[in-house]
Amino acid sequence: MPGRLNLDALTNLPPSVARPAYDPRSIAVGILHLGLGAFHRAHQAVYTDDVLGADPRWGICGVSLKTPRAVDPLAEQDGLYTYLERTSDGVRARVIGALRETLFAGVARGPLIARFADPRITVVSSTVTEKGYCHDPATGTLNEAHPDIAHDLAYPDAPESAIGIVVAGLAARRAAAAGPLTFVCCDNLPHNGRMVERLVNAFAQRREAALARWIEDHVSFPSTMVDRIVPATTEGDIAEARRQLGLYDAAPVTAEPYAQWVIEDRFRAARPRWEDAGGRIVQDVAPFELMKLRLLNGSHSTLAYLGFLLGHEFVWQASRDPLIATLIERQMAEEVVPTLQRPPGVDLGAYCEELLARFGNAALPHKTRQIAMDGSQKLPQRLLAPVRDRLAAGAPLLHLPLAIAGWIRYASGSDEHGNRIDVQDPLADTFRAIVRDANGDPGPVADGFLDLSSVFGADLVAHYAFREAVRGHVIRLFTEGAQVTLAHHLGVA
Ligand code: CS2
Repeated sequence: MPGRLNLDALTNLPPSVARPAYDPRSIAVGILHLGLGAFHRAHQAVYTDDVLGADPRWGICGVSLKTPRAVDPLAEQDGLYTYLERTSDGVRARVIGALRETLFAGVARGPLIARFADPRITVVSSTVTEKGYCHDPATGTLNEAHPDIAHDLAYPDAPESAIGIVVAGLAARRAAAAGPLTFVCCDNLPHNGRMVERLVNAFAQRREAALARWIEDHVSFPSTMVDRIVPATTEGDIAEARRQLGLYDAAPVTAEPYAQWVIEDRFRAARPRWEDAGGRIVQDVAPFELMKLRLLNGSHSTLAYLGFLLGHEFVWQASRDPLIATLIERQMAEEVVPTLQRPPGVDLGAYCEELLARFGNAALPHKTRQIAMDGSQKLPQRLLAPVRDRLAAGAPLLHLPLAIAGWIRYASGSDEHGNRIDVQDPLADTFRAIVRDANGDPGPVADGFLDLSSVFGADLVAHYAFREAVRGHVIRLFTEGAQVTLAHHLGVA
């Protein structure tokens, strides 16, 4: 049995394994991060790790909101974990030391709220996934009917939702006169900073107008674009870390080498110089966000739903299927790029080409099912926003209706062989009810989904031509299957 990765083991790592350029014991905590998933640990924590050698103020206190699962193994490893970068040339291992403290909100609410009131913490960041903000996906406003929000509004001092926790924490910071801070949302949502600002404000208003005002005066919410493909950790990653380190690490993360982090220059207080690690601090992040959400994430979702239906378990397999490759290439070039404003310094054609290469990285075991989850929360910014822009410009819809139909076909809960799909989505019960009421008839299934205004918004629910386009594809997907539908659509039948 090999030893466990921890601070004492750091000095004995093999020379091939990169390690912190600083002594993790001498690092202060300056960042509070909500959502201790693999994405944070392979993205923001790596950028932060890169700058800690020059500035020891920015250790991270990482908080898991829903489960102790992410926290327990990391606590046993003094917050250390292996970051495995995978390409077809091999795997590079690096031990990350930025995570200096871990908390599970379920048992450590007091210490968590106290962290918000610590004046040395001037950055709070979040990766709680799209659904973690408890907003209405179509409008981006606080969903007060959400059980977690309803709970937190009733018991503001015992919050469970991310927004409830942030508002309780900021109330404690105000009471402690601990000064201003910056909240950096790192989830794949459009204008994510503005959105969280609105949600926090709406919740705080319900508590106390003076608190909402204090937050307005002391907290800024820059928008960000975050990018790195990070599949869920597997047993294979744990074995790889053990092979490379000669130690047991129960919580490695695995990712592609590519990363981007573009942050709006809107800080209220001290911050790490993430730009020294390749981050970009810009005046206007919107063109970057829209490019990434619509080209990367929009193609990802298209590929995940239709690829899954075609029988592909992994993204790299789906992306090498000629039908899928052609579809996403054309969707990007013909339909989505024309809705974008080119971000400064970016060649959109080259960006699309690079995406196809990134999706094709066979060293990353990224499951189509992982991307397929929570479609109701993802579709609006990924596929419906470009639909809206095209309709507003009087431009025709080309491929996006097929991608959206792919989601409906997937979310209907059974694959092309009649096997059950484990559809993970906050609206999964609603989907099941739609399918039950449709009684095996694809038209009513399509209609039931297209009536969901929390996904499609009142405008698209009422848009006849849009509905008809999606409905036609849904019926074909059910009756003829994904292979025939795609071939027919692309004119290669
Ligand atoms: C993916 C994203 O799971 C998903 O929905 O589209 O997690 C994607 O891998 C990242 O946004 C890449 O930056």
